[in-house]
Amino acid sequence: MSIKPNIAAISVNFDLGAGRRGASHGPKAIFEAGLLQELQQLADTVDHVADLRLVNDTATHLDTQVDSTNLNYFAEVIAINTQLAEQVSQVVGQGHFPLIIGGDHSIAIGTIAGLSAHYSNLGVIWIDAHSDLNSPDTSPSGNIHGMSLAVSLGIGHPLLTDIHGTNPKVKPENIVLIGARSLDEGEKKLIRSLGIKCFTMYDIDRKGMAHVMQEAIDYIKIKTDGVHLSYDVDSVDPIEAPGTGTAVKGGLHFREAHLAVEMLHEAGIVTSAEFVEVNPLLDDSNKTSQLAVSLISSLFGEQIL
Ligand code: Z70
Ligand code: MN
Ligand code: MN
Ligand code: MN
Repeated sequence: MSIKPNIAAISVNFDLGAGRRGASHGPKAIFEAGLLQELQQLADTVDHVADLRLVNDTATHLDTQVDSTNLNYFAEVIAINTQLAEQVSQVVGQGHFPLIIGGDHSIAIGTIAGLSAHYSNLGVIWIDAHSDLNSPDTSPSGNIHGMSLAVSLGIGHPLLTDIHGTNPKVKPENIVLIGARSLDEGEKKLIRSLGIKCFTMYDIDRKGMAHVMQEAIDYIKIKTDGVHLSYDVDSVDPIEAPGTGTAVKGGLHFREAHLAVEMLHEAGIVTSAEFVEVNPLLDDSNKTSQLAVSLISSLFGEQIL
């Protein structure tokens, strides 16, 4: 991002991939916290190109095709992600920088699907307290936001992995996880067996965030032709990001959270981004949506001095 991007913002008002409702109101809160005004100062152009939500009959229609699984709101997740993948792909084709505002993290399925056709080696930097690497077999909850990265790897129900073309959408060696501190047993096994690069909170404490981010950047930039940043705000400590569905203590500090995106801006490697899991219903102060605007601004080059 050494030249200023043409940002195409896509909001996704969807929360049925999560265990509790409210992340569907994330986009409205983040836009009301001044997202576009901030971006206008940082980008060449910024357009809010789509405001996606589930259309009632789409999911009902799909319901007849999906078998009974432990996948909560399966048809709805398929429907929204099919729409999103199409929109993301279109925007990339126009040469714009896709900025996706969620929504729960199940929307990464559609984002990454839409990106994947445009890259032969898409990198994914996944900043999250979780790894979202469950399959229907390992998921403790059935919530698809805990499975989205697995789906992008081609692991999961075919109706999810096949959204917007063939799978896998991303290779395990092109993924970096940052901020992990709540992993299910099946996820730990998968990370180890696939050799996925994972910087846990332990690594961040031990090495420092600057060191971890530099390692992550060096690791991913040599082998990828594009890098997607998938930023789940629950990576940030609940003190700074209380408005999220599954807050996990011991998270990134305000400064670490910002340093990550500041260093990504400096590195100039990020070609698309999404910010997810802001739930304004759990945050009367709007602290979390303000944090999201601040993180996004830093990603696009907002500096202190
Ligand atoms: C748990 C599950 C999850 C986000 C929670 C939680 C997954 N591993 N992901 N919040 N963003 O249910 O699979
Ligand atoms: Mn500003
Ligand atoms: Mn997540
Ligand atoms: Mn998470």
